Amino acid sequence: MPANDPSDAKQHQLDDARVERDSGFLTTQQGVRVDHTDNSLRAGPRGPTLLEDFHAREKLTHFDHERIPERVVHARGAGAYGYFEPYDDSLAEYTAARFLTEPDTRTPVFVRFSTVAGSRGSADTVRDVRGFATKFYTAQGNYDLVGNNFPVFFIQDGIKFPDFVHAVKPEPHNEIPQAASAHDTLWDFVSLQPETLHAIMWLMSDRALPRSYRMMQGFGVHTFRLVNAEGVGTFVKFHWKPKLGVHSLLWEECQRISGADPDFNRRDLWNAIEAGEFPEWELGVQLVPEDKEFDFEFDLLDATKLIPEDLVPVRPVGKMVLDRNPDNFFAETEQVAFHTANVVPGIDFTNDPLLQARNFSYLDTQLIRLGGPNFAQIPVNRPLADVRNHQQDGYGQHRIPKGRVAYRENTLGAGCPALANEDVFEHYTQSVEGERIRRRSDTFKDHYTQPNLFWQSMTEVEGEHIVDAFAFELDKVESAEIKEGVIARLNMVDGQLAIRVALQLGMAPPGSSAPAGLVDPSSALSQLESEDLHVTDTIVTRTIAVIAADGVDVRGIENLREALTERGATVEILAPTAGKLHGGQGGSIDADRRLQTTASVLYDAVVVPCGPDAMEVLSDNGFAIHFVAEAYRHKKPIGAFGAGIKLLAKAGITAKVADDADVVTDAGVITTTAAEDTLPDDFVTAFADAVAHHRVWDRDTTSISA
Ligand code: HDE
Repeated sequence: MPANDPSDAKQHQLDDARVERDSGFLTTQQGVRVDHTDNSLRAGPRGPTLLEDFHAREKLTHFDHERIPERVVHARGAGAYGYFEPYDDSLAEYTAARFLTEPDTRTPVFVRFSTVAGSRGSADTVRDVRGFATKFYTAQGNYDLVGNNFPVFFIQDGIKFPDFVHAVKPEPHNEIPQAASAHDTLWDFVSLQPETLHAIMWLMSDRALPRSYRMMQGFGVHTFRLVNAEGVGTFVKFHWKPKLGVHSLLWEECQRISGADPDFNRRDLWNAIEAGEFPEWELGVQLVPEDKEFDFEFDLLDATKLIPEDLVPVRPVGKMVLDRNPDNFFAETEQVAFHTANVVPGIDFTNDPLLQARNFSYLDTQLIRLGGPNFAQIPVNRPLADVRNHQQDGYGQHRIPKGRVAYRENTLGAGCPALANEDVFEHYTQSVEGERIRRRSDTFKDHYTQPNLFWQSMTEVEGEHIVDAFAFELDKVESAEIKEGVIARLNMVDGQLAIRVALQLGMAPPGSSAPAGLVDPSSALSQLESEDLHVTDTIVTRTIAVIAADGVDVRGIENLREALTERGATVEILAPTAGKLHGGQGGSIDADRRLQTTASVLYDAVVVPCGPDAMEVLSDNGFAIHFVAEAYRHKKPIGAFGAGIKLLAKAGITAKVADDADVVTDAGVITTTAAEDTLPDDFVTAFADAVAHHRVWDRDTTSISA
């Protein structure tokens, strides 16, 4: 750890606010100890409750006021603390922001990931954009990078945000559907607003179904500006790349997980951090010199456009690690208040009309959500940098400003606090001129080229998923006119895309279509093609289910578990009953969970171990058969050894399997007849390799119903 570690300082701030609830005595809010909190004070055991029971009244009153308004968007989220460290000082040429340029400084961070449309209690695995908001507690003040896991947004001008959000949120007359874009109002909006199309392509893609928050890219979306010590500006786009790569769930899995574990992504983040497997991202920047502003075929100020990495490569800047879960969800994750206008010297805005609106909206929303102007004093929001000014009073003032002077200029306070003359935030100097008009720039008008770029850049599998997603969503739309409108828009993006979606919906394919291949594809956009994103050399934190029953091969499971956990995976033994399982050849092993309590969709891969007696039980167990069939259908790696191979046929798996101790791999099914201590290393290696690749995309599963 570097000598200069502000993480400790942030930790002290948070410690000061902590209350230990697992020691000490129960008291009222006034610190008066109480010896009972289960019976209210009453006139006789069957009489009325007395008003003078201040403890009961206080307890109920506080309870009645527990709720604050949830965020109007991004209501559901999960957060964690960590730190950011730049790799070197090479950005000093471009920015005066020291947290980006001083390699020996660890800047503490708090990150909140979120879905957008759903309420606070909605499921994690919905089709949605994910928020990726980072608060850097820098020595120069708080900097918030309030981004998403898509690089583009649905609209170009912030004045349209309420319209867009009203369209995607549950419909106002019956508040249906929760956290889902598959309904008429959203698609009505999309069919009429082609500026949405690029972000809609991302929304229909696998990016909207992250396997884990730890496996998502993050983007600042807007073009921001870096400003160096001389006041020279450079346009910048921010990128977060996850060390574990970008990986997604299947849509069918998402729907099932919403029931089996609505907290899937939240739990995954929490568990990984508790297990010491700290998620890590690389911060990268795309830099564009000011004099190159107009060198692109799109406008840098248009948030529905990305800068293709083939035009401007992403330059790595530093890394962020999340290494601590919050102590209290409400106090920290719920009360954290991000704001795009929280900038520090060296980072500034551009005239992106979406960003300009955000700079108004975030402060405004915190005032209602957190009940007044002092929310920056809440521990999770407090800067590490000194805060000293003449602002005063308001709800929730927790500080005690001293002295009689709360204004400038003053002599009574010796003119203090003094105006700073170094390390100050100076707004970037830009000449601005123009007529007062309500009009969007003509340079914002092309709504089709970049959706086409995205579509062209997908692999076949990714493209199929996009077509299926459009078909799913539009199938839920009741109005034929809206569906036709969307197909007509898709036709402007790519003719084949429109035809494929229309055919699935039984609609007439559109006639003449947009020319295919408007632009060259960009492999950086495909999570299966980009080398940076398609990380396939690790199984760290993957969850692997082992299906067992009494009579199972205990030694075989132990050997396998040891080998897989050594590689960083989590192995769980599932059985028809909880508790101890007796081995067929002696020994015993504990089942972690009942098969009935969990579901195949919650795991990345499955192994069926040897044990003839166990197989007798499992072959008649619908949960076990369904579990394996579903994993197969979802293209997950499946391993089976010894008698365990028998269960595969029961599950309808037609892959070639081993008939001797040699390891056979077919369509991601890895088998060997060996067991116990003879389980070959090759089996574990082949299985781990398949898990590292996540899915077996070329496996044909059309006939498997699970
Ligand atoms: Fe937000 N957005 N937003 N947004 N946004 C909010 O702020 C808003 C936009 C984003 O974990 C709200 O504190 C407007 C783009 C994230 O707490 C609100 C516009 C991007 C989060 C708000 C946008 C985002 C928010 C709701 C269009 C990606 C969650 C509660 C001009 C770059 C932060 C709150 C967290 C939250 C307004 C567009 C990301 C209402 C007006 C583009 C990650 O202020």
